[in-house]
Amino acid sequence: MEKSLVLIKPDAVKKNLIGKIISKYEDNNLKVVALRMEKITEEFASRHYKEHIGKDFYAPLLKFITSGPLCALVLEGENAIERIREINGSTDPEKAKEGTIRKSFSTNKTENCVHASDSLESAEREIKLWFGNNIK
Ligand code: 3AN
Repeated sequence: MEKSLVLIKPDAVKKNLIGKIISKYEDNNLKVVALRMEKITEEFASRHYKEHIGKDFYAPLLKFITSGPLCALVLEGENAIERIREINGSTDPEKAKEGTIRKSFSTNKTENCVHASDSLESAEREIKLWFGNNIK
C-alpha cells in the first residue's frame, strides 16, 4: 500500500469540482485517509513547491496556488502514486488523455486542477508538510 498527497487546486474548488474529483479517486479504489481545506500563504506554498523555485512558471504558480481555498488529501491504495498520476493526466491539458481529470476540467498548465506526489520520497515529504506526523 502507498500513500500520496493530492491537492485539489483553487481553480477546481472555484468550479465546484471537489466532489467529482474525489469520486474519481474513490471509484478507482483509492481511500481518503486525511483531508483539509484552506487558503495557503505564499510562505507555505514556497515550501510545497520548493523544487520549482527559480523556474519561469514559479511566480504565476505561486500566485495561482494562493489565490483561493484548496483541498489537501492523503490517498491510500495499491500503487497509489503512479495510479493517481494516471488518473490526473499530463500537466498540459492539451496532452492529457481522454477521461483524465486534467483533460476533463483543466484550463492550462498552471490552472490544472490537481497536484499529486511524483515519488515515494516526495509523498513522504509532502504528507509531512501538510499533515505533520499524524499520518503514518
Ligand atoms: P505535475 O503536477 O504534473 O507533476 P510538476 O510537478 O512538474 O507537474 O509541476 C508542478 C506544477 O507547476 C504543475 N502542476 C503546474 O501547475 C505548474 N507547471 C509545471 N510546468 C509548468 C509550465 N511549463 N508552465 C506553467 N506551469 C507549470
